[in-house]
Amino acid sequence: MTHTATSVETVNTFCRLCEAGCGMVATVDGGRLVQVRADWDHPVTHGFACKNGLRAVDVHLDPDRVLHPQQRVDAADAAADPTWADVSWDDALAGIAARLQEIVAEHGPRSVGIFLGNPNAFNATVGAALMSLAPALGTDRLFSSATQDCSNKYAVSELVYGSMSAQPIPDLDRTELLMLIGTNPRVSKSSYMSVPDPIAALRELRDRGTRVIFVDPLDVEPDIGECVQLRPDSDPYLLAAMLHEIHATVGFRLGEFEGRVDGLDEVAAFVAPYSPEVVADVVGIPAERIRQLAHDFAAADGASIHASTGLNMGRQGALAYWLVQMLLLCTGNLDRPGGSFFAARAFPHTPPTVDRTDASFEETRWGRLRRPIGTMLPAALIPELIEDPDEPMRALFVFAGNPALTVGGGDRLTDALGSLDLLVSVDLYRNATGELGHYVLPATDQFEREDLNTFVQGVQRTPFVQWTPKVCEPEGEAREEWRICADLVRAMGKDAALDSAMQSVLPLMYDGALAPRGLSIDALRDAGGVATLHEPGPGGSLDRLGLTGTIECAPEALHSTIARGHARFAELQAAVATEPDTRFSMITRRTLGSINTWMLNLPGGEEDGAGNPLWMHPDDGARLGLVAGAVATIRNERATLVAPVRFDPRLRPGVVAMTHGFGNVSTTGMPRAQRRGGVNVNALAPSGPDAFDPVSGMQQITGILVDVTAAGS
Ligand SMILES: Nc1nc2c(c(=O)[nH]1)N[C@H]1C(S)=C(S)[C@@H](COP(=O)(O)OP(=O)(O)OC[C@H]3O[C@@H](n4cnc5c(=O)[nH]c(N)nc54)[C@H](O)[C@@H]3O)O[C@H]1N2
Ligand SMILES: Nc1nc2c(c(=O)[nH]1)N[C@H]1C(S)=C(S)[C@@H](COP(=O)(O)OP(=O)(O)OC[C@H]3O[C@@H](n4cnc5c(=O)[nH]c(N)nc54)[C@H](O)[C@@H]3O)O[C@H]1N2
Ligand code: SF4
Ligand SMILES: [Mo]
Repeated sequence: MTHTATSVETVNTFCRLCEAGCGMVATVDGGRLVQVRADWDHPVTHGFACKNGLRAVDVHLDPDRVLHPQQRVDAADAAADPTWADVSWDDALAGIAARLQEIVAEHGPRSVGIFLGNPNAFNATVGAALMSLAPALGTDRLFSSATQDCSNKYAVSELVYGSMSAQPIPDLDRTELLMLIGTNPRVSKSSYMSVPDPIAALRELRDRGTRVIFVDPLDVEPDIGECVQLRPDSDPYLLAAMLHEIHATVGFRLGEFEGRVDGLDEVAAFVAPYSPEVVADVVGIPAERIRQLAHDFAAADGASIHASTGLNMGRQGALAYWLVQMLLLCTGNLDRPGGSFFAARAFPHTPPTVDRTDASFEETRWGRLRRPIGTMLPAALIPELIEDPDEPMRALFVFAGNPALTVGGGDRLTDALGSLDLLVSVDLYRNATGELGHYVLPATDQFEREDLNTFVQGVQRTPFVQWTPKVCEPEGEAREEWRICADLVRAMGKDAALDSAMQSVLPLMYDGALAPRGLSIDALRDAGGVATLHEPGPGGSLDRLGLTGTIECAPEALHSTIARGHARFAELQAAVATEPDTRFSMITRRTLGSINTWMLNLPGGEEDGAGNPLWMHPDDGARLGLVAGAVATIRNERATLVAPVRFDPRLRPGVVAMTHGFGNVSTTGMPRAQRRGGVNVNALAPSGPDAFDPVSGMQQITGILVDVTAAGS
C-alpha cells in the first residue's frame, strides 16, 4: 500500500470476474475505491486486463446496487407490482429465521435448498459460509451454476482419475498441435485454463508453428487457427471417430501410463461403430477431414486439447469430456511434453474417496442421477423439486446466482421460483431471481473482502498464488457471505461454526493447506501478495496430485453414459435426415460486454448485444428473407421468442446463436438492464428429467433445436 499526502492510496489486488485472475492496482481516495487499472508489475499477468475487469468499479459504485437488506412488500392490489423496503439486518435475519423454522417444522429440513452461483468460484471464503449454513439447515438439496457450466468435467475426472481436481491443461510451451474445443478465448478468456492474455498467447503459438485447431460451430479466430466447424452437440462423435481411426490404424499407445490403465477394451468397443464415414453427417464434417485430423493428432510430437463450455453444455457433456481424456491417453499425449498435463497448485491435493460403481447413482422419481463430488443436484430439476409431491422444496437461498435466467426452463422455472414460501438472494443487485423472492441481502463485492485466488489452482499456465487484502470498506451495509451465514445460523438458535465478529477467516481456512509450500496468509501478505510456484511440467504430474492409482477408462459408473451415447447417436441420425429448412441449432454466445447476467446494468456494452440479437449466417438470412435489423421469431416446443437479427459469417450455416443473461423485463432492481430489453434465451432450453446428463447433472444449454422464421410470417 502506498500512502500519499492526499489520502489517496493504491492497493495491489486481483480481478475475480473470470479465470484469467488478472493482477490489478486499485486507487482508493479517502477510503473510497475510485479506479482500478491493470498491474504492470504483476509477475504473471504483466498488465493484462479487459474492459469488464476495469468496469468492476462501476458495479461497486452502481447506484442501483443493493446496499441494505431488502424485504418484499406485496402490494395490497394483487395485480400491482410488489415493492421493496429496506429493513435492518437484525429484522431481516430474524424474519428469515422465523420463516425457515415454520417451513422446516411443516415440511422437514429437505424443504430448504441452496443455490451457489458462479461468482462463488472466485470467493475463497464461501466455503466458510457453507461450513455454518449447510449443516445447520440439514439439507442435501444443493445446486450450483456448475451444472450449467462444467459438472461434466467434475464427473469424468472423478471417475477416470479419481478426483475432480485432475483437469489437464495443454502444455502450451511445447505443443505442436493444440485443439481448442468449444471455447472463445478472446471473449471469455476460457475456463479451466488460466492464461493471461490468451489471444497474445495463441498468436505466439501460431507464430512458433504450432497448429491451432478450433472445434466449434463458430469459426472462432480465423487468423489464429483453422476451425473444424462441426454441428452443435455432436462433439462426442467427432472424438469417437478420431479414436476409431487411430485404433484402426496406428493403434492405441499409452506412453507413460502403459500398465497403469484399466478398461481400454471398453474404449475400443465404444468407438468401434463410429468410423469417420458413419459419423460424417451427424458431425457435419467430411469423413476425410476427420480421418486426417485423427492422423495429425496421433502423429504430432505433442498434441494437446483444451475443451470448454461449448463441449460441456451439449446433451452429453460427460461422454464428450470422457472421450477428450481417452484421446489424450490413447495417443500417449496425457502428461507428455507438448500434450496435456496436470499443472502445479499452491495447495497439495488430497485425493478424495470416490465411488466409481453404480451405487453412486441415486434413484429419484425423475430418473437416476449421480451428484458430482457427491453434492450437487441438477439445477434442471429445480421446478420438479419445488413441486415434489413427497418432499417439496419450499425455501431457497441463492448466493451470487441468478438461476431464473441462467438455468434452462424460462417461465416454468420462474413460476416455480416465484411460488416458494421463502426465497432469499444474497447478491450485489436485486437481480431477476431476487425479484421473485422475499429478501435480498447485500453482499460485499470483490473489493470489499480479503481473498485468495483458489479458483485457478491447478489450471494456470504459470502457477501462482495471490492473496489480496480488502481494498476498501463495504459500501452501505454490505456483508461477507460467511458473516451473513454465521449470523443467520445464530438467529435460528443454533451454534455457528464461525463467529461473525472474527477479523478474517482466510488463515483458519488456508494456512494449513499453504504450509507444505512454506506459505501462509501472513507470509503472502508480507511478500506483497503474490508467490509464483515452480512448475515441473509434464511427466509424473498425475502422481504429483497424489493420484498414483490406475486410470479407470470405463468404471461401472460410466457404463450408462456410454450406452446412452449409442442410443443418442441413432436419434441424431434420424433428426439430421429429416431436418426441415427452418430448423436451426441454437448455440451459446458470450459477449465482451458482460459476465453472465451481472454487468448488464452498466452503461455501455450495448454495441455487441443491443436487445440480445439472434446471430445467424448471412446465407441463412437470405434464405429466410431476413435482412440485418429484421425481427425473427425463434420457436420450439418450450417457448417462442422474438429478436432482432444480426449476421456473422463465421457461424456455420444452420446454426444460430444468442447470449444468456438477458430477459430483465421485470427486474426493477436493475433498471438499466430492464430498459435494455432482450429476451431470456434459456426459455428455449429444456428443463426437467430429460434435460440433464444423469452422471454429472450437466444441463443442455447448447445445440437447442429451434425453428426460425421472419417475425409476422
Ligand atoms: N444459455 C446459456 N446459459 C448459460 C450459459 C451459457 O453460455 N448459455 N452459461 C452458464 C455458465 S458457464 C454459468 S457460470 C452460469 C452463471 O449462472 P449464475 O451464477 O446463476 O449467474 P451469474 O450471472 O454469474 O450470477 C451472478 C450473480 O452474482 C452476483 N455477484 C457478483 N459478485 C458477487 C459477490 O461477490 N457476492 C455475491 N453474493 N453476489 C455476487 C451478481 O450480481 C449476479 O447477480 O450461467 C450458465 N447459463
Ligand atoms: N466477457 C465474458 N467473459 C466471460 C464470461 C462472460 O459471460 N462474458 N463468462 C465466464 C464464464 S462463467 C465461463 S464458464 C467462461 C466460459 O468460457 P468459454 O468456455 O470459452 O465460453 P464461450 O466464450 O461461451 O465459448 C464457447 C464456445 O463454444 C462454442 N460452442 C457452442 N456450442 C458448441 C458445441 O456444441 N460444440 C462445440 N465444440 N462448441 C460449441 C461457441 O460457438 C463458443 O465459441 O467465460 C467466462 N468469461
Ligand atoms: S480478463 Fe477476466 S480476470 Fe482479467 S480483467 Fe478481464 S474479467 Fe478480470
Ligand atoms: Mo461459467
